[in-house]
Amino acid sequence: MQFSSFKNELLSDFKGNPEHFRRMKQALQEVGTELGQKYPLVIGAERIETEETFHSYNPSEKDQVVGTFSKGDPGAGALAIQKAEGAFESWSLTPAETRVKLLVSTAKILRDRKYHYAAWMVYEVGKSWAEADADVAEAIDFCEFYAREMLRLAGRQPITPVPGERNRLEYIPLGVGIVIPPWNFPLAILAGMTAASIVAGNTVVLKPSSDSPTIGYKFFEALEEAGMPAGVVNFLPGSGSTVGDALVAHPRTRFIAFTGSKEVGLHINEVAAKHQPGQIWIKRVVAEMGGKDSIIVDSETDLESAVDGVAASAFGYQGQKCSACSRAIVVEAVYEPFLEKLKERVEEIKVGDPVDPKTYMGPVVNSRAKESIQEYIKIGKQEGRLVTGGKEASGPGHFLAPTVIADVPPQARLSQEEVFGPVLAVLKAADFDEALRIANNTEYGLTGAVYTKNRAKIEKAAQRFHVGNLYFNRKCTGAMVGGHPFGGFNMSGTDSKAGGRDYLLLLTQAKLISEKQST
Ligand code: TAP
Repeated sequence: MQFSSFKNELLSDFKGNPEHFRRMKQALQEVGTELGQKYPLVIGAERIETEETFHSYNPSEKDQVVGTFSKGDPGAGALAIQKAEGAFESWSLTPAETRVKLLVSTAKILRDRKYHYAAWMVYEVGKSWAEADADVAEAIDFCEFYAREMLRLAGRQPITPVPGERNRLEYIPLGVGIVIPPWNFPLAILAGMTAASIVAGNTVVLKPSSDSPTIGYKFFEALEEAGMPAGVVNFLPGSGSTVGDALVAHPRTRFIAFTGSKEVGLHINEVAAKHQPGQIWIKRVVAEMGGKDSIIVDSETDLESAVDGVAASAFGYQGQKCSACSRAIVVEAVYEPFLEKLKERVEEIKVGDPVDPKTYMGPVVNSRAKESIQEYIKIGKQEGRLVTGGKEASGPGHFLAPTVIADVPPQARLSQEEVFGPVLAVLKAADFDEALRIANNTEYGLTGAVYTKNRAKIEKAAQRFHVGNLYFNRKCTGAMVGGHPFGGFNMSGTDSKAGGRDYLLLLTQAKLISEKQST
């Protein structure tokens, strides 16, 4: 099987290409007529409707139901694991080429209907057109990238020849995995963790986030349409703390691929570590968690581009990215001019319903998130000086104005805790060295960026700024599959670089097969 080398999916150009604009507008209209439908659990070949259901809502129109979902419980979880185990028997022995074809066909389905998937994200999680389009592109990239990676792993592996023996090393799947994604990249991360698991020969139970189950279901349908056998992925929405916990604890669960908050990630790690009666392996946990990401702005830099990079990283998708800049650490010599330009730039941001193509910032995901962010704004106002924002924005959804709080001390709560919303803390550093020390002073280590023209400072930061994804003279969000393998250090997770060449190794185990040659 031969493939062209991997290339990232091109992003749409809604401003410059009228056809892209027209197709997105039409998709929004069409998807708008499909809101409020009912969705079942899918366990093995069966679609199951439960008595108990829950709704997913449009955060821009908080009473509008996007989808009504059957609700998985621990019993359904056990059945899903049993079906996944059944499917593993044949799927694990299916040639890698067949599994690879499934991903490539799924990528084609996503590509052909990219505006529809994007439109679902506008309605279900409040992404702007550009953010939703990028999310679909990343999902396509994950399918295409992991497909090629699996071919590489399925090929001959380099081992040292031993005289008199015929030896080979094979990467075989682990077993049944539990895939637990967040809502903030509801297609890309869900698709990435699922696609990587199954292309490696595993079968999974997919528990989507309760805030974005519709997009999860749409991806599941794409896999089915691409020819996935029943039971390879089992779709099981439900509450994380009940069904999620039961799935993680189950003795037949072999691995967990999780992306979400530090609190839930640590909890999953703990539950997974506990040996259950009948369990014959140590569960593997791949966990990508939160961040408190900083951008350092040095005195020797172009302030305009630093302001643009900080604003885009802090307020793109309402700051609800694990990679979002939540601290700008600015060297004293340029602190005031930076703040002045930043204030001007942030006050130009348009907040509203992202169905409108002019909207840059949509709503935050739900009322709980909004309250928690507002609480942090209150804390921030006590810890620092409000520069702009700090209030709700008008509309029928969970809208907040982009907020900048300056003069925040390095150990303040707003400097240390993940807010996960459109709130940026600005910290003053005496010089570049102090800025670097502050940048490393949290428990996280996900992304970071530095704006400087000084080569020696670039080299110093490259060595000392301890994050999984470090960028110079550009924003700290927007990692590209293949080009920027993504994952963080410390409390940001297990540094399992998604979209990188090591990722499938986390979902496989290596088997050495040695045969003595007859003389
Ligand atoms: P969480 O609240 O942690 O939820 C993530 C997932 O875990 C959801 O599907 C959730 O289900 C499930 N869950 C909750 N409790 C569980 C339990 N006890 N057992 C098993 N599963 C459980 O995070 P979120 O709000 O969706 O996402 C935001 C967080 O994700 C932020 O901290 C962000 O930094 C992080 N994130 C990290 C990355 C990377 S790559 N490091 C990327 C994106 C996001 P329910 O929805 O049903 O509660």
